[in-house]
Amino acid sequence: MFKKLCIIGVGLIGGSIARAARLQKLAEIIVGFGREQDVQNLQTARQIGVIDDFYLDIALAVQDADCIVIATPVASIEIILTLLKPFWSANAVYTDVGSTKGNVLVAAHAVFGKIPANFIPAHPIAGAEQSGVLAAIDDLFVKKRLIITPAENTDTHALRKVQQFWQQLGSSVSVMDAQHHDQVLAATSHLPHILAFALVDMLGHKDEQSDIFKYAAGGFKDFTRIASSDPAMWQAICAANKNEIIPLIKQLMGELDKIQQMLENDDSQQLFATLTYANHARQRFLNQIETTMSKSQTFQIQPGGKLYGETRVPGDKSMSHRSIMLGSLAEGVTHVTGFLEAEDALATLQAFRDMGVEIEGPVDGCVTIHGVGKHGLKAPKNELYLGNSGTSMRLLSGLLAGQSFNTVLTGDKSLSARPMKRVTDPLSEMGAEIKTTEQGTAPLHITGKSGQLTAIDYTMPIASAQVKSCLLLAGMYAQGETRVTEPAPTRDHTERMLAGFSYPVKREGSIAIISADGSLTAMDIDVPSDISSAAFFLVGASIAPGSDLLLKHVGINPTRTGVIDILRLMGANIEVLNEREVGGEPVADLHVVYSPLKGVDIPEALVPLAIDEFPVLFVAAACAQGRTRLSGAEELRVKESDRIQVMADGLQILGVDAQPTPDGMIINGGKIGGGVVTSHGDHRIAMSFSMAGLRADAPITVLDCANVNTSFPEFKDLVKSLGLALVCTEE
Ligand code: SPQ
Repeated sequence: MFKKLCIIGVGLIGGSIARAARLQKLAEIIVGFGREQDVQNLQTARQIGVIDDFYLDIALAVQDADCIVIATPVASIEIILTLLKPFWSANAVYTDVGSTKGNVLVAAHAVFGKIPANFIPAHPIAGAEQSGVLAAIDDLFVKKRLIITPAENTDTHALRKVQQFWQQLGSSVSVMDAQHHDQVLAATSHLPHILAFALVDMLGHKDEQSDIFKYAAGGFKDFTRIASSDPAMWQAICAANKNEIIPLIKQLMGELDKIQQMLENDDSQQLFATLTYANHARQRFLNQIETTMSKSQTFQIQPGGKLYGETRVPGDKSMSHRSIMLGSLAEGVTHVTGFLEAEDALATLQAFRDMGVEIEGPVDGCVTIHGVGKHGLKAPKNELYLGNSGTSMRLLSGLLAGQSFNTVLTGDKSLSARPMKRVTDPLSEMGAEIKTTEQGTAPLHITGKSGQLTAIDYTMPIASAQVKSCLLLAGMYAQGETRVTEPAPTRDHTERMLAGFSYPVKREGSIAIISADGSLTAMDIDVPSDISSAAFFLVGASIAPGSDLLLKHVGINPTRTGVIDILRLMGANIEVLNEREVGGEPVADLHVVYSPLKGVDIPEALVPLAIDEFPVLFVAAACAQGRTRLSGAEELRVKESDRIQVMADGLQILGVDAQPTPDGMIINGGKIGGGVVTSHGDHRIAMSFSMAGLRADAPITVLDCANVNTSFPEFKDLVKSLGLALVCTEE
């Protein structure tokens, strides 16, 4: 990337930048600059190969350098910029690593009268308690966040270059303005450091008299780890960001006062509520780190094998979402069993906790929801983060449109690219106020219109259970009778579950009808296995000779069984056994035995009934003799990925004749080869290509599979136990 990289300040951070840049071959020469008193550290840096050379003269250090990184303490930024000014080059890019950014911009203004367009302030959120070049490591920035805070006049080319540089060092780069950066960091980094230092300061003085540290254990060590950081550095950070830190200290003192009062008044209920909220908020934060920073997963599948045995796949995702939503709005306590403990359903669960609902579990699929009634939700303190889950976002938008408080719904990269106008347009006809991005995507800013929604009679342009459910939930808060007509039958779990909770929902042919006259009474829900998860095994066993598999307790709601109908049309041998009804939903055991498949024209009427199963049905088609043709399925293009394009690309890599069309695919099946395909972070694509391994004639590698955790965390272990040679690697 660069001819000469100059690091100003070769300590822990500067040294780690140099090491990582060398490892990634980002610069031909790496040099350091420091002051007289840094000579020994610089000599060590050169000796251990962190830098090629060093200079005490800034002119020599930056001569011909095309990337200059300022890695000195925050308080020195103005001095360093002053030193650099006479040698500032328009052909180089400049960046820094300061933990506060407002002061960097002020310093740049003071020195240059403006912020140079090729200076890109940055803050890697990474560090260690030790300092000096000997503490520098190769992977300090790997999978760590880095924030870039450009100014209005920043040169976009320089911005891209610096962004790429940090990405190559392994960071996940975000861009935000300096003030926002300083506010966020004051709360999440500066305040915790001050707290840790303050606690140790207070207890340290006590300890001198009473010997209390002797009995301090792991909790104290964890909490105070950051008080081992460099005091000089933290003194400078606190001074640089005091305007953001002081109000937070005041807020924290208020919180401590509240807790003090709870204790004085023996208010154990309030104390429990405060501790429980904090406990859940921390879990949400950990989940967020895990999903944003999660290691990427690769599935490697050896060709061949068969699926044999008996199993129960995890609970239905659609029903798990709805059990939390309706259980929360019910009067009384709802017990759920078979709940899907996967990221999507857990995102819904967390959202309701954030709105004040007490929810116990999940433990082994059991969840207890202490319903707050139809009007009992409370304003969440923060945005509701819904991860990868389209169902959570679309259903919640309807439910929240009629509340007495405002909300903001956010999601991950994939969810933030999915269309939301399909719900916000009809909701605004009902009087809802919801702002999307210009592209009609999340974040959704919802202004609660309690008592102001009016019913509509809406004919959906697409067959979507999410749109229908969203409008029915909004209809529970609207004046009049909300009527939703579906162009083709879609999953009806919302209607069935509402009826189970004793909430009146009518059906007239293809129209679902609801009004605000009703309340929900708590009930027990047994969530059956998800037919969408069972589908991978139905296809796997159908294509792998010698397979014989029993899938127990699978939901066979007629609005979901398209996959069985399509596979049977193709010649699959699937028996539906032991049919019964559980909590208003039909359930059965599915017995599937290998059978040669043939290509078919898939009837369009079956499309909405098998909408999530097409990725794996494409694999079945690739193994079938002859041509399979799917049409009328354009919806597949706006799921977690463009499931038509991504599957066609992958199948072609595996040597299959798969031609995408605007609304489906034409596949001439027969033979599957090996190769490296990517799931584009879509759980259903990752699991579908894994199943292809059963019939492939060479190994298949599937990249980007971590999102399998959104719907089926047990998948890897389960397929292995049933006979697929799958190995998952993480990096
Ligand atoms: O929740 P999400 O991300 O939209 O999940 C998917 C899936 O593959 O798991 C779709 F990508 O399932 C949807 C499904 O496609 C779940 C759903 C529901 O629970 O109501 C309905 C379907 O979506 P739609 O858009 O057809 O209504």
